[in-house]
Amino acid sequence: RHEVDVVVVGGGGMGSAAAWRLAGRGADVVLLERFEAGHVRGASHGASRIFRVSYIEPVYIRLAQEAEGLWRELEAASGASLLTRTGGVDHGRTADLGLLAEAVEAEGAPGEWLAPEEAAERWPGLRYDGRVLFHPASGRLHADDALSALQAQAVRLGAVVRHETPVTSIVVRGDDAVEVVAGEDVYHAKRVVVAAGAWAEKLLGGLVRLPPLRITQEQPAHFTPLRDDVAWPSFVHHLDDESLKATGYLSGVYGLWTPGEGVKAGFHGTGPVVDPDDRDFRPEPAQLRILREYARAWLPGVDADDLTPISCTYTTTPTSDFVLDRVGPVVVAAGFSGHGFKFVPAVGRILADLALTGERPDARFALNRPPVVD
Ligand code: PYC
Repeated sequence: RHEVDVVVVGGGGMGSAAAWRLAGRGADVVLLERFEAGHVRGASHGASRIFRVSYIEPVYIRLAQEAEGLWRELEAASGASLLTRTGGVDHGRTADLGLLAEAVEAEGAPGEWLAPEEAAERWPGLRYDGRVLFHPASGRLHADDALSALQAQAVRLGAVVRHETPVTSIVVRGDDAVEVVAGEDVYHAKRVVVAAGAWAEKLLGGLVRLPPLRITQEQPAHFTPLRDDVAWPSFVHHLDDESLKATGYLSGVYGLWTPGEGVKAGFHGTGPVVDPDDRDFRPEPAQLRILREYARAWLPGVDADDLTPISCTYTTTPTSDFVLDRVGPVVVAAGFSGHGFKFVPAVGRILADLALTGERPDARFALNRPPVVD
């Protein structure tokens, strides 16, 4: 029998950030992760994620701005370099670009319009067929190192982190009482924060009413760059092809260069639906062929035939909005819809608020989400 203030279930980015913020606020925290440290079965592994504030919805722009400050705080505390500014571009023939430019400007993070020739001169690895919106604050996050830093800092502040500890059940005993069962161990806590990624429905299904969560196996790839002396921005290519528009937030292709790994590029949220406990981790040949064709057409700076596939999961809500809410002692973090990692430390702050004070974030993240008007 263990008595703690908060049990966090899930040691990916969101759960680890929650443990960090909770421990920093004096809570007695245990983080339980079902797999080993450094595993690749979820959505927080690998060396690279895009950091960007380029969103149309103000709530996400503000969350990214908060996250940037918290990433720097984590870097200062841990000594690790986690967020590298590379600059980022949004390009493509779509009305979204104008909306993006207006939205980021309104939030005090204006982008800069570049002509396609100017962009090609700065970043010759990409091809552009229209004007380009450049954001200097965008960059690359090191996901693996971020996870290590979050967990190490949580431990430094008093949290206990246990890997290879699958949670088998969560039993609500009252508004301030919950039992979390992990094998022989039963944790008695005031709150449980469940940040279980693709396993959210399996763990929370009987406790809260989640929106439908679509779990897909995504398959970006690392392409070998042709030259190692050119700059690469992180990029989002908004494709006008309706069939490629998976969600409203990021439709098309994204990518970034990671030293030592290559140029990552992938379609957003187009992979096959999978059971996270029964995945083959193998890319679908048809999708891989389309990605190679994309690289041949739009990434002149890579060898389109020299690629290493990557496998990860998305857990996507019908609107691509996150679920960040609390029901009794159960704090829910779910449905990051393939665009969550940049926000990790800010989500950790929201989860700590929900657990410790009950303060709710924007209504957009509510379990029973009211209609949202932007
Ligand atoms: O949100 O920038 C993003 C992103 C890139 C790949 C998947 N999501």
